Amino acid sequence: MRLIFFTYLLLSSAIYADYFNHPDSKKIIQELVEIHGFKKSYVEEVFKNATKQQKIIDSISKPAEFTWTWERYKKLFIEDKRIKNGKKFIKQNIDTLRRAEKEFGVPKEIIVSILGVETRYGKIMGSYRVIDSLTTLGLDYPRRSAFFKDELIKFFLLTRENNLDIYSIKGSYAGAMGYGQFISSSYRAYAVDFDGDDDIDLFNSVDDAIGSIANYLKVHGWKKNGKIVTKSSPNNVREVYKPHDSLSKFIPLSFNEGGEENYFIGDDNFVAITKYNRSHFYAMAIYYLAEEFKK
Ligand SMILES: [Ca+2]
Repeated sequence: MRLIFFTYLLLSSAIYADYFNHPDSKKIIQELVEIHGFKKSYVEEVFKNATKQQKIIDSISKPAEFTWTWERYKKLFIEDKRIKNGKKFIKQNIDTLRRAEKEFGVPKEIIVSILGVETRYGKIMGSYRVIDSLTTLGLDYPRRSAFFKDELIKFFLLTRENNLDIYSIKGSYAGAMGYGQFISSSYRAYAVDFDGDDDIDLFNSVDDAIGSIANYLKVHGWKKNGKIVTKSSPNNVREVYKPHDSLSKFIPLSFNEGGEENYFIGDDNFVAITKYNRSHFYAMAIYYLAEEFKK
């Protein structure tokens, strides 16, 4: 009796040590093999190697954008070191940034602000293996499993297309990669080669990262010389707020600072930034940091 129980424990831990034997894996493996033409032995090997990480589930369950106050969030991103390093980054990459401004219509300060908020200009690109993130969230995070299963498939495609080693690519807990933290579907759809070496490399090429962020914003509605936010008042903000008017492009915003509500109206380019990260805090932080670079 004791022996049987012990054996059972050993077996069950062996079963869930990797993603090959997860009940939902079979269908994804089948799709990768039959629809996308991957070798079965390769895909199975990758799933055997993929590891569930509870920390990933914990992190996605409480993102800073939705649990922090605006003041705490702002303080994290609008600070001296990030401002100083951003100004330095602009100087070092001025030619590429000017080229991106010209081609995509996105100001250099906005591109660099996104790089600063996402990865401190490429310094922190994430420490989770993307294969672990996407299997963990695709197979063990039911609330968003459809989304992450799709990203997992796109990650396989991305690594094949760009000749990347699927085991060694690292990123955020949500599988965002490189300088600008692109998820697999965005990498495949919006990343561009901007240094002309015929390779789209968001891990090592600063130029590709700059061009890709600018292209992403342009595709998602960035208007050259358009507005991001305008200062407003409580009455104006209420007027703009028409919950049933889906055609209204303006977003009413209020941010509490020092116990005081500050009102803004988000314009086209605010909306474009929220396509990068849907949080209003995020888009506002990008705007503020970009303004700091101009000082
Ligand atoms: Ca390139």
